[in-house]
Amino acid sequence: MSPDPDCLFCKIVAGEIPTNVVRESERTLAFRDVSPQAPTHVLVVPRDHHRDVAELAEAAPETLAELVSTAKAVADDEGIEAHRLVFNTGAEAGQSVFHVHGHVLGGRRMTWPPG
Ligand code: IU
Repeated sequence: MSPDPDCLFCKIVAGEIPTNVVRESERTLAFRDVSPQAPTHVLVVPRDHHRDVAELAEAAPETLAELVSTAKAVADDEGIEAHRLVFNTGAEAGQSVFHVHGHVLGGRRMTWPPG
């Protein structure tokens, strides 16, 4: 899918906005969240633009699999065996950037249920 000129994460993937990249794979990019909610808070995104995880699963399941593998690799790099991988889907669920991203959160005890 071609980049969306109005999408922040497409601009990050294109290198147009500087960011703190921690890992890259053929189809994904992982970078630190600007507003970390845990000692480790990394976002993992596909290079291609997809609105949310459901759309990605439908359009490119192999990229979703690579996204999950990259998230695991980030957790390993950070030394956090226990971590949370979150895909907010839809504004009501807290999604504010409509280019699918997995939040890799860890380094502190997580609570349940989430807010
Ligand atoms: P959300 O699930 O769509 O709400 O997550 C978007 C995340 O993108 C959120 O945690 C922001 O802090 C983060 N973010 C960022 O890392 N860099 C930015 O320039 C902007 C948002 I805007």
